[in-house]
Amino acid sequence: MPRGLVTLLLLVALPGCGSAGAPVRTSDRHFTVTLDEYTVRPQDLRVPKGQRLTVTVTNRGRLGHTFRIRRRTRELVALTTIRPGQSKSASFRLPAGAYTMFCVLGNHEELGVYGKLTVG
Ligand SMILES: [Cu+2]
Repeated sequence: MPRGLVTLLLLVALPGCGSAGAPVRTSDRHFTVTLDEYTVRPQDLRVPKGQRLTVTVTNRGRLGHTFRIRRRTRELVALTTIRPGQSKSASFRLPAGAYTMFCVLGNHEELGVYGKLTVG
């Protein structure tokens, strides 16, 4: 089989692999996250370490949502309630590591408003 065809088949197959999907990587210091009922997109995001980062969070849902970043039980980044259709931004610097993005309101996190953030 020609090599180009193999690559094409892999690209087509990847989005279907697993429900969580492949991590989304960005080399940009400014990245965006979308909140909805009840999810965070992207679900698995990798951002560069050693930089001051800016996240812009847009609420595409019909309920208000907050945006927080924590490592284990410690909250490190916090945005207050974002109304439906609105966006808010936060700038921060975090050491390399694994973090959780989530909404702190009600049981939204339990319902699915959380995602993985990897700095590194
Ligand atoms: Cu919420």
